[in-house]
Amino acid sequence: MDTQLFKKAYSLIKNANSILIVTHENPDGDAVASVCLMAEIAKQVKKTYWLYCHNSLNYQNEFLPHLDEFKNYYDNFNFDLIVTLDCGSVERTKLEKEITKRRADQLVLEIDHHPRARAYANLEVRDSTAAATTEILYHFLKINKIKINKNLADCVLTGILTDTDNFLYPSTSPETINIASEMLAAGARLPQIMENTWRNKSIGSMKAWGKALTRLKINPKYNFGFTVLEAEDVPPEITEEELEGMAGFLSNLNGVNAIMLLREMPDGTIKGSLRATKPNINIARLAATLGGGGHAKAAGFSINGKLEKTENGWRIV
Ligand SMILES: [Mn+2]
Repeated sequence: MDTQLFKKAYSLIKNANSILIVTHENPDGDAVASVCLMAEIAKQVKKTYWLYCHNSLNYQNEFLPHLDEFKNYYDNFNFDLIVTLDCGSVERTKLEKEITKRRADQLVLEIDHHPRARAYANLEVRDSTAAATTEILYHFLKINKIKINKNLADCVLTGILTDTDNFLYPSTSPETINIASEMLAAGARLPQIMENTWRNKSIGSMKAWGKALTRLKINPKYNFGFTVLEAEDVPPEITEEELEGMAGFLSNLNGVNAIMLLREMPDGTIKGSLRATKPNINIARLAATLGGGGHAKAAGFSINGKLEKTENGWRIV
């Protein structure tokens, strides 16, 4: 990637007074770790910053730096720099109006590894071949000669592990593994990361996983695996963090082209998670026809509706 772009990005940060650091709604490990990493940089260069995510986080431990600083609101939108991380589209920040209707002196820096939906940033650092946004941020650190301390190493490794499902996805490149190795050598705490991202399941959430597994079916026409979770299958004490990785796990189903998990959310929407398991299948196109997006092998969408059981399956009403 263009080293000038990374240098420009760093000067935007160094020239800012107050920075809003944002990621997407229903954040995954890469989203959260990217924000934590950017907060660490902002702190190092002594900037005022605000960490924003539409949802509140439920991590049990402070296994990444700045996790306790996340807010799901802002006081006033007077930031002179907005950094969006891992968002895919401006809509997924849930600050679409604020960002697209910002004042001319409010700049947006976008760092992302999703294909671009529509341009909205003043400076875009995008690499859709990167396995994780934190993989791009690793290059940001290297090119700008920022020393990778334990905190930064934890962030980079967390994003890589969660977005590749522990190196399961084909987005894992030789470079991805080299970076992960370098992060371990730099002091990243692998056991703590695993305890908090993967081995974080309560018995209640394991049972919710069990419900999705029990209902798994294959559509023979398209050789497509699918399952559903109704709202009542997920008791309120189960956190989103405990359900992360479910679609990835379902994609271990042997022989199908792709899988889909439909989840009825308490807010009256249905969240669809899609995973392609064959090299020639691009699941992002199906997600896009349903108003969503993502990568060729992992994509998602959200629609309004409820799930209703029918004689031979499920339908959305
Ligand atoms: Mn990501």
